[in-house]
Amino acid sequence: MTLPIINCPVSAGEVFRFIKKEGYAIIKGLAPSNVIKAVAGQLEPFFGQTPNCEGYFWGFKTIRMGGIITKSSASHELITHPLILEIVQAVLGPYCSSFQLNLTQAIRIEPGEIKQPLHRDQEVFPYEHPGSECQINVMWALDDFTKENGATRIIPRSHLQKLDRDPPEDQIIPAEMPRGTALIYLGSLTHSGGGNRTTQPRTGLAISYSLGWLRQAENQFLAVPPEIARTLPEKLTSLIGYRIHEPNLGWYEGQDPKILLSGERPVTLPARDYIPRQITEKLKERQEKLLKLEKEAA
Ligand SMILES: O=C(O)CCC(=O)C(=O)O
Ligand SMILES: [Fe+2]
Repeated sequence: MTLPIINCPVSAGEVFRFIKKEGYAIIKGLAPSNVIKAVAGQLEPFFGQTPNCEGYFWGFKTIRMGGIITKSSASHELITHPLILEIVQAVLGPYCSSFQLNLTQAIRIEPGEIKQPLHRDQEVFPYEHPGSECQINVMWALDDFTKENGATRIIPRSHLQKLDRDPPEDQIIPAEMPRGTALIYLGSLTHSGGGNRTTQPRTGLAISYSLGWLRQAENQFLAVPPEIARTLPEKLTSLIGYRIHEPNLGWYEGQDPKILLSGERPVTLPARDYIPRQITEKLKERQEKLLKLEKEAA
């Protein structure tokens, strides 16, 4: 069986409806081929220098590299792709005041690598399943993905089922897709990297997004410290986490951390509330009442 591929143009709403039902969507034609080529070209020298992974989950004949924002300027266009962000907002928006970048990871499955164990990406969070979605991933194919070279294997609709790490083989479908295509899948979808039985590597770029109040898998502030973030557009820096998440999460000295991108590092600042307006109004009313009572009692 092969999975259906959605062609552009397509609306975020259509993709969202498909993802809700199936747990994934494959979209072709989202990124211009020169962008994909530029990303692959910028990452190549790093692949040449990065040793293989060392782990039964991450593999032994696989190379993974993080910090993609600093390694590839061309990747910024993929990370902040408007249609992708609209889809992410539809999935995660109802559960957070803003979503964030969870990780950036280039994954090269080399010849001879075996299938990765089946998993859900959001297993890293001690979360009840089924629960609200907390993560959504995009795998950008930087090579053609085929069954033979290690295309990501997914179990359609498994986001609605109990996790089964040894399901019948016929339930697991390789997401075969041409270079430049994006496989989008929920953090609750059971999947894994495939084995590579060819003589050529399979390279993909995984970009994932999560609820703005969760810990990020890749420590974004170490991957992109303020002195680098300062040079990047706000659309990207707020995804990285240089933004407050209401109410009062992720602050620096009680302020929106984006102040660190101004070039200075102030250390004496007034702490401010970052809470939704309706709550501010309620708190104000309550505190004013209290103040009045205290004055009357004095
Ligand atoms: O490389 C792939 O196709 C998927 C990898 C994956 O699912 C993971 O590392 O979590
Ligand atoms: Fe995964």
